[in-house]
Amino acid sequence: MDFILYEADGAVATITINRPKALNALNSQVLDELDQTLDAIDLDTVRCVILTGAGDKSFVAGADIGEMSTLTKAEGEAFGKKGNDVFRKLETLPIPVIAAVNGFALGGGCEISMSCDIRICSENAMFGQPEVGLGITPGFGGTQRLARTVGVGMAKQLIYTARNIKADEAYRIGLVNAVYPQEELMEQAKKMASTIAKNAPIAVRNCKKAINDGLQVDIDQAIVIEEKLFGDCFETEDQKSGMGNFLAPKEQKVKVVPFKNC
Ligand code: DAK
Repeated sequence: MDFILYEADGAVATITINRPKALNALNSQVLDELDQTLDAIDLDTVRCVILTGAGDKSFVAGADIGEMSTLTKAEGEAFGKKGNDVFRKLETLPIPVIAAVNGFALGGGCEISMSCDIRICSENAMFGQPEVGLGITPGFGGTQRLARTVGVGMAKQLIYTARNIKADEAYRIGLVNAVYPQEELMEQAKKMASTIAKNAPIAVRNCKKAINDGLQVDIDQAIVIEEKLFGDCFETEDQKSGMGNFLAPKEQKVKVVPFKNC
């Protein structure tokens, strides 16, 4: 692959969008390679993914403006669909994805970070949806996911004004969960990913599905989704070893339960 680096270290995998000369902007090839990378993740061993950008300046500076500038209406729609399909694949990946935002996250960059479960960023990170200044609307889910993440009023303000915000403001409005010095970002992302990966994998997957699916329906249906996914955890080895360890005599308890799945 030319533009995606993939590294699996035990249960934690890191995907790096690697097109630093264009500040990791998303062209069709990057989107295709990302799509293939997501398909190839070994979900039997990997329990958490980190998504980041190459270099120390940019996470993703948006969709590739050069490529988009000459698109016809039909091609623009096809490009939007390609991006949306990949972003949705990321969002619905059965395991959690942490966006480690290491610089610019503009347009499609902000949008791809919002397709991840959790966002943390470096102090030099900058977020924004500058599309209306380019004569387009956010096209990779920005109008939908930003409103769901930071609330309707703040999302409308950011999208209508096309104003970029720095890391501290992104933290204040709840767009990111934490801000770290650049040199600590990946270490902190890996620490969080390892903590997630140590927990019961079926339960973690079911939590992701319950939260994501539950947010799309009314509360009565959402509770039913939760009940089903809660029930699914029973009779699994994870549930037996997790509860077994809690109930075991003190001298037999282990600090970290070696969860195995199934
Ligand atoms: N696309 C292509 N190239 C980009 C790029 C981008 N988004 N962002 C940066 N680059 C390239 C620059 O052209 C430059 O290339 P060379 O000239 O060196 O060849 C190189 O990266 C370094 O950039 P700068 O020289 O500009 O670096 P600076 O530090 O001066 O400025 C910047 C950094 C991030 C502030 C600036 O590059 C910038 O404003 N970039 C554009 C940011 C932006 O507006 N992003 C949003 C793009 S719109 C849709 C689906 C999706 C979308 C829309 C529709 N449909 C449904 C069809 C998504 C839209 C977007 O994401």
